[in-house]
Amino acid sequence: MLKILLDTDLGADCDDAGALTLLHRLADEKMCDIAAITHCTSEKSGAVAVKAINEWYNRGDIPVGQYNVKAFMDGERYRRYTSLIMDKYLKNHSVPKFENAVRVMRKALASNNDVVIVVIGMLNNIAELLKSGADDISPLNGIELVKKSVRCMYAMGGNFEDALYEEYNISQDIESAQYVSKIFPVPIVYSGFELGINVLTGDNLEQQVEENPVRMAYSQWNKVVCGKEEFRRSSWDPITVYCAVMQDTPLYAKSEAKTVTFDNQGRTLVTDGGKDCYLVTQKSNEEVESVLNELIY
Ligand SMILES: [Ca+2]
Repeated sequence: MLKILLDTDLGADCDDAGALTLLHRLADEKMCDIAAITHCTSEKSGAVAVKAINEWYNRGDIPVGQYNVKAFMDGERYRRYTSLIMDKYLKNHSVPKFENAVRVMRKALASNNDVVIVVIGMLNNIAELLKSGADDISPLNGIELVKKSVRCMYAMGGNFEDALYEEYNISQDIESAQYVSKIFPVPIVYSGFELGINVLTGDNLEQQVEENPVRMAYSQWNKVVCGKEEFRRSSWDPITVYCAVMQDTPLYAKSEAKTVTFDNQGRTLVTDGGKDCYLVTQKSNEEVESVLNELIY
């Protein structure tokens, strides 16, 4: 079965929580196994919230990794709902200890083949993975390990309709995005900003019990950011996870072969030919919403 290694910046926006739910639901349907989940900011509530969500969906044994470099995107705006989920979780659990994200990724790759990596945050963890050397986990360095074990990577990042747009996941860490886009040794499928902005999902969470951490994520995010009692949000990350697990879906097509990188402002640069591609919408927003909403609960 397809093995998914997911890397997320859960905390700033709630669609990461929707993407996690969707991944668990697809795993329930035996569409994939979840090899590991890593968190990519210095905000410590992030990995705890990932663990809480995994336990909620009965997969508390999934290895979870934490970014262990300080002061990379931490603070209030990177824990808009994860601190709430963490506080609730710690009422019944001791404080979990997490291994460094790169170690968790290396272990997942050393012990699995044909892995699909899915990145729904910045590319800092993937850059660190590629720079990693041989260690007690594997005699292979990061690039060799990716070549051995990874089929492809799906990355939410960039904009393939507006060449002037500085997309968030890229512009928060341009150096890592440039490095990964140039060095990553297997194909990257990009899921651009334009795909998710007008696809609004999460409505079915409203009917879930209030303790559901993903319901908490959508409710709290909308309260804090929009001042609204609502469970709806753009779907950049759920779309990316959905396409990565399905590989081929009538909802999205893959572009011709491209080479993708980013300029020093974080704008997307695309040229013809190469090992990468980007996703192109094939259906209406409403059709995509109904497919995704069935998996976000
Ligand atoms: Ca994200």
